[in-house]
Amino acid sequence: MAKKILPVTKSRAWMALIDHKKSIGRQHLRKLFSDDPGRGERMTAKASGLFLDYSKNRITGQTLKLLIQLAKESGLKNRIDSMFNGEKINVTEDRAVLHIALRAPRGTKIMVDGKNVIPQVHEVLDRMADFSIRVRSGQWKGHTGKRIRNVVNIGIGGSDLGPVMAYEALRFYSERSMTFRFVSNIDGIDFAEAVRDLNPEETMFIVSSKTFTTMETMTNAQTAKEWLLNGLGGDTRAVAKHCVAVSTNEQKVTEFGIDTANMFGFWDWVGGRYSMDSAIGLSTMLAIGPEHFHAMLNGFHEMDEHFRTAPFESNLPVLLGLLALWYNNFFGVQTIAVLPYENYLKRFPAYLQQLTMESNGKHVTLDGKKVNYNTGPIYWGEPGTNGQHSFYQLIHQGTRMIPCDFIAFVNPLIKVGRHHDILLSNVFAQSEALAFGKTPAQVRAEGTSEWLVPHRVFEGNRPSNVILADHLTPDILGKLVALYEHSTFTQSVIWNIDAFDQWGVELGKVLAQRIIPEIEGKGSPKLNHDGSTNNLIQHYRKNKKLN
Ligand code: G6Q
Repeated sequence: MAKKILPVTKSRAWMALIDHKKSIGRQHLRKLFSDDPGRGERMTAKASGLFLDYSKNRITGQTLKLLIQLAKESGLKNRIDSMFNGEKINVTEDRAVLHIALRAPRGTKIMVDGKNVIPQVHEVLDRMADFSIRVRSGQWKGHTGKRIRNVVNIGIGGSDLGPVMAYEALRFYSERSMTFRFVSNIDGIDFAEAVRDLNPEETMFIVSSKTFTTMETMTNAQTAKEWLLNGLGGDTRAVAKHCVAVSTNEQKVTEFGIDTANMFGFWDWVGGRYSMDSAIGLSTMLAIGPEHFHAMLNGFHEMDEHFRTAPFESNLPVLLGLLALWYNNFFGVQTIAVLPYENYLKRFPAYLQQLTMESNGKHVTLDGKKVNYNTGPIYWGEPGTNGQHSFYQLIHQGTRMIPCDFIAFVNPLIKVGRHHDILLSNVFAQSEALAFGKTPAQVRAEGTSEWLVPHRVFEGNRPSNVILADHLTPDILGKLVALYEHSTFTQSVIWNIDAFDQWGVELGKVLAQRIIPEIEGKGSPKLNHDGSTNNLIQHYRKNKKLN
């Protein structure tokens, strides 16, 4: 049972923040900057290669002091220690939460149920490395003796979003003679399009599923097996050369027909959305090689250590988490945009959506009480500058406040003419325009007709963070992901919710199961849903073509 604690809204810091918001809430960033020009340099923090400028937030030194006080009163330090010590902080599933162990160096000791988990982590990493080297070098041969050139990861949710995001993010470092694809959706189109130009003789499937029971993944895996057997003459021995599994469920892997020699394991203390640096990252390692994969793990670890040890005042994940919470709970903000100005990070917002929204989309506290405050905000985003030509309009001139995280790199991985300077100019210009806007006087001074002035005014006072790093490396990617993981955890601690369960996702996994036989069954099955669902099922049955 979770320990009972006072509702956060009754804490001294929370109440002080409500008062404080009344005094600072209306102050414009223009004034905050003109009163204190030094904040642009002062309200920044650096940690292991990441530079955070949070000066364009609607805060003062006092806001920060109170937010940090709130973190302290919420017991954040103890909760961080509990996580790092392997305590079962995922209370509803009675599990430890140890993604940090996946990137802890050899020789570290982290105990779960009396057992040090680090040796098994490194044993799996070593097997992954050995396997990756054999596949990448062509030493591993397919059933007909050809080398593997195509790798298809089959998985969904946490067993997909991390691998896709990391592959896209680190494509620059990937083995270009190989093709990587990702199949997640139960929609057969996903599979069909992924394999349409692939030769089964040169194709390997990684079936990634923690439970090895997820309907989408198991259906896609079965289809993959059939596709392979069709293409390879029907010899079932081909499966061993073309299918490997990543799972915690040895029994189900064996039942599916994959030899456990070709299985890479992980553990129940790794949540799906926190698993990209476990064996779920096998496709990443195949793409970028073990050395780069280890560099990514080191990046994660460095950010873990920063989170664990740095004072809250200069702790990047804590600051980011507190700022998100400030808007979420004291300004009624509903969404936060994450806007990477780096095309390789195009799947980063989608990845963060799962990380943040599955973790903090909760309505009860650890001890089961309904919360009377908002928990996880909606995270969304697109890479810049594309977003500027669509939804930024609403961020600049709409009626809602949408705090933005801009992520950018000082140096490009590939220098193409002047592109990078122009790209970065856009980052700085956007965050400047959001904060300072354009006053009616400025619009008039441009010679604008009076009736048009209101349309061309930008109120400004719209907050943003800018996160900069030198250039996108595996190490920096690890740091960025860990930054958001720990920022998400920071928020969950203050809201006193379980960031590591996902009962809503579990519900989705069983709901469709009931309808499948009603859709596929012969005759006219008796339907016991509501009127609308019954009607939709009937409509589908009546109109679907038999073949
Ligand atoms: C992640 C969630 C969920 C999960 C998928 C796939 O935290 O639990 O997104 O990753 O449902 O589950 P399996 O890996 O078990 O197939």
